[in-house]
Amino acid sequence: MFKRILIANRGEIAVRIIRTCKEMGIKTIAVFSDADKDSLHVKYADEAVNIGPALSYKSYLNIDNIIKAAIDKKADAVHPGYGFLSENADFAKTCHDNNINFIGPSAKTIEEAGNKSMARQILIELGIPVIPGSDDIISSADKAYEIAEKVGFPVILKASGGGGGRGMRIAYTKEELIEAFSIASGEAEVNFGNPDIYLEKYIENPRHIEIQLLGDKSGNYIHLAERECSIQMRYQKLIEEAPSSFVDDNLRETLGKTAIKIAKAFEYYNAGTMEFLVDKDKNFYFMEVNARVQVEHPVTELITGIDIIRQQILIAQGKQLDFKQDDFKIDGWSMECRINASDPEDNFMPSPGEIESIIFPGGPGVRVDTHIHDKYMVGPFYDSLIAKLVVWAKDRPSAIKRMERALDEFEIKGIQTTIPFFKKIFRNRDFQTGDIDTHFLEQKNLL
Ligand code: MV4
Repeated sequence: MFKRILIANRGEIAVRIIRTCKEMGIKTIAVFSDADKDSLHVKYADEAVNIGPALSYKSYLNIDNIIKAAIDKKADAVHPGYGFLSENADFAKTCHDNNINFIGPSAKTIEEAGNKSMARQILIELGIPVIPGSDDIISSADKAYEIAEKVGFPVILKASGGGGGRGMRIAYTKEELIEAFSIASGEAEVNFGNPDIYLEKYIENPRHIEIQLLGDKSGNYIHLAERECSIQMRYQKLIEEAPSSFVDDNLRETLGKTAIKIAKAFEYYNAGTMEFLVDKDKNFYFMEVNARVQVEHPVTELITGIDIIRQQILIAQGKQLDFKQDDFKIDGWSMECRINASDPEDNFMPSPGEIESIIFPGGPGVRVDTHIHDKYMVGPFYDSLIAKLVVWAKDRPSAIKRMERALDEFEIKGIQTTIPFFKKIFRNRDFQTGDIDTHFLEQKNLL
């Protein structure tokens, strides 16, 4: 059993991980950059090690410094959280080479699942639905048109070197495609130093729905249903909920079984997420594996009663899952708002500064995962996520009411936050009826 875990992260997720470690009787070692020496994760951990300057690549991305801290402090295991080194196969391997358990999947799984074109090939062979398209990079506009005819318009060109929505172009006709092809390859060369592009059928107004699963090192799997993550801006999720009002029992079972099939293909162990695009007719397509705990994991925790961080730790220790798919039941509804230090009145510009005062929401069914407090300095160095406001209620309408009540109670002075923006979204009729997709905010003029 692990006695000492080093948390290779900062902010709310470091605090979140420490909380579970404490409940499990595991000693915690925080790491921090010069910018975070007064941070809550440092205060809460049993011990803390400075791992370098504020710039991420000199501290939270500095494998050598983190491994050295883990060795010095005799950590049995490292929890990477999300972001930073959480899906870095080199880091996972370096941990193991130093006899430190990496709380995540194997380095081999991280590498294989992270390679999009290889993963696509493996999953096609298994009969997993992926978005129809070119299985390889396309060499000419003629070739692009040939494939577009096969999969049907509209189509989308994506830069191989892109990702996160960068370098994408949509075409509805042959003419648009010919033009888009030359623009896209030129842009890909300039922006990513790699002119390669591939083509997919463009799924119009899809939903982003993902399945949370757990897999142990003995090959047992269970899925914990879906999260609806369609409310996003610039490819960043803003609101997540579980379950999804769009997913019926049938689709849930199909997505769950598909997710487990994908996990098995990569010999995946740890908590993990399989992301899907789902169209209006409920056709679904695999997008990618998230080989880590995710920002939005609390909504699944609240409808299942399962502590996902605890499960990650137990799995890393080699323990088998102690529940079965048949035992699993969804209880109620949960929603999360990712509150950022950015100004919705000024194009969501980052709004660093000192928090003068803060009043947290509370009461029945309200959970706030955060590292901020009064007099906390929100710096310019890291992601602007400052708090996750998560609610649980018996059904979706009650969860919406509860979120609105909690947003009203939440008061942060000294910096601009996205709280007013969330209030606006929650007042929207279509949001309230669950009529949402990945283009919701721009299409409803909420930006
Ligand atoms: C798509 C798509 C529709 N059809 N691919 C955006 C980010 C990148 N990871 C993939 N993205 C998309 N790819 C096809 N063939 C629509 C999106 C998309 C999207 C996907 C997930 C979550 C939010 C999104 C917002 C806009 C577009």
